[in-house]
Amino acid sequence: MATTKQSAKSSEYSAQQIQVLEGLEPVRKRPGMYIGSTDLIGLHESLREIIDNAVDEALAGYAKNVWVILNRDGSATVVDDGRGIPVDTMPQYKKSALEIVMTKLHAGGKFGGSAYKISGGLHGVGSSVVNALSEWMWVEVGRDGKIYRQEYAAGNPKTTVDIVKQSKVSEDLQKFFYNKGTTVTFFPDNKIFPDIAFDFDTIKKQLRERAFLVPKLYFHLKDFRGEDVREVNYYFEGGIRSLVEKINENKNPIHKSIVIRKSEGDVEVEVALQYSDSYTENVESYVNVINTVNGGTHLTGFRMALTRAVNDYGRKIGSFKEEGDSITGDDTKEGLTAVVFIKMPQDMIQFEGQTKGKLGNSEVQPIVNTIVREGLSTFFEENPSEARKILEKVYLAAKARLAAKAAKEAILRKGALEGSSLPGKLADCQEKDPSVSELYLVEGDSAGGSAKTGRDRKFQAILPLKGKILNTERARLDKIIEHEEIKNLIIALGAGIGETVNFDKLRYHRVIIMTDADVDGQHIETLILTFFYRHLPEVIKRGYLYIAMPPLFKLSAGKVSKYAYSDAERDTILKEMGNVKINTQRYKGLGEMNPEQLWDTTMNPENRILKQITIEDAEEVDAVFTMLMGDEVPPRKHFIQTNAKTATLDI
Ligand code: 28F
Repeated sequence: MATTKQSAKSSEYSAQQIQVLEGLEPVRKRPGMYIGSTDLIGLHESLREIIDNAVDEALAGYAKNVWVILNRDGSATVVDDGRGIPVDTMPQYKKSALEIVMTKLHAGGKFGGSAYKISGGLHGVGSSVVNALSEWMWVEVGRDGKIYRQEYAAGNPKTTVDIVKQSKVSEDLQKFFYNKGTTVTFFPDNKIFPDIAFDFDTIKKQLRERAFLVPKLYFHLKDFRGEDVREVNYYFEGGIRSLVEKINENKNPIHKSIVIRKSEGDVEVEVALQYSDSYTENVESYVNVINTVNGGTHLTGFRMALTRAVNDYGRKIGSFKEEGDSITGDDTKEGLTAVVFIKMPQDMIQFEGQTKGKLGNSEVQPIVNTIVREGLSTFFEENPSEARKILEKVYLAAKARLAAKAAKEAILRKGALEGSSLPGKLADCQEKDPSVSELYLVEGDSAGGSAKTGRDRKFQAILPLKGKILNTERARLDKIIEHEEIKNLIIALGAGIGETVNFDKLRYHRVIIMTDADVDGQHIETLILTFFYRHLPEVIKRGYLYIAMPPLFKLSAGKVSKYAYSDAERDTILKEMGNVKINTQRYKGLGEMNPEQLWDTTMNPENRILKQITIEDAEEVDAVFTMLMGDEVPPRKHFIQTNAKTATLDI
């Protein structure tokens, strides 16, 4: 079967790389050792391992696309258009390389959080582990215009490596794939994994993360399990520079983005950064393709270098007035967007912390520090006007830090809004027990009016909010409590804010955001979520924050009318109602409903649908990252404005 050319190629990878081989029995005996856990995290780790093999083939320069398909039968298919796993016979094992890759455990080839293999390294290592943990698996390899297939059950071959006429993937998928590359389809073993349902959003997140670390690779995720096919596609042109610029897309960058890239020994350092006029920091760090959510030595090295370089430059151009004047690490954080991305050999990496989200290699810190410090100094020298803008921003932060400290103390003294009387706009409920009291935050005065009429005043309070509330992401506590709408909200909630916050005093254990199902409504919803996430996260953590879901349609036939809360529900109801003439009304806003309707559909606990907000939801809303790849209309795009006051400092 092997051509001469293939054998020559196979000698490159076969001889040293696959050294000690074991069977897969230990994997089924102790799956946790190999994939960390057998819960949903482990389930998705196993899928990710297959995906990463495809990504490796892209990093090696051969694959341009990776498809991930969630099939109707519960299996998952991963496809790449790379070279295909070699199928020729390996003389030392007298078996096809494909079979070896899929059925033998590479000694020490544990995988999990540290699964990444740098381009050119050994890949395919984790496939056998996933195979062992699958009720069944089949792999197809497209090479030299032929399709090879082998099937397995619980990691054991069920067929030889056969040349087949046609791919086994469903016909509507075949048109997407080229006849080269690797296709892996597997059905996780329910005896190993108690829950074998893949989660679209988890996988989506995994792919998004991969997408920008591997520029110019197309990712396609398709989910055929539901009624409608769900689909997202990710593609990222320019590596981490574009990532930083994307994150700042809706902010106001104050200078052109800076990229520093240099290697030192085995460590390749890539850093992109750009300041915007916002106050928040958005710094992400990666090692190979692992997102180090808890940072680590690479991030520390970066921060040290940034603070140092800014201080050095400030001193150099003589902008420090007094001896000992300097900025702190915190001052360099405001408005900073940065990605710190290092690559190093997989077997050198030490992860730390409970979730292994932190890089521990101490040698990395000075490497990153030196490279970034030199890179920044050079950039500042060569771009004095850009450097000046960064200095201004950082000085502004330093000044604000001192001002904020003073303001905070003042708030603390005053006892932040405590004892203020309830806002006039609040229609409070009669109930005094917070655990059964609800506060509706309603968009606009007119819907507010309907809600006040329609509510059950015993336990439901209404607070109408006017138009756009302040975007609290950009604002400091002292500014926030000057803002009328927010102030009303804080007083109505009764728990205070900032250092003096006291959740025992919270007056409602259900806070329900009720806005129109349109763009404006989404803005307001987002702004309110941002406020809670940034300033009263405890309300979310305790499960007190909800979003009301008004119906989208009213379907009436004669005297009977029904409400539908989604397109799908509308279709079901239309079917149920059969042949009678049905009038479909689409609700555009809360204002279209009279008070009774509003009560019936959206406020009556018997009928209403409330979506409880989790901290993850809020994070998602908060993270600019969510709109990075443009699979959804970015909710914040329309309303992020520049409230930031710019100050010119005399430097
Ligand atoms: C859907 C998942 O697993 N893709 C892969 C390749 C390509 C090669 C390879 C993989 C065999 C013995 C190591 C091809 N030609 N997608 C994937 N694509 N593995 S896994 O080789 C693995 C070697 O030792 C490949 C030439 N060299 C490597």
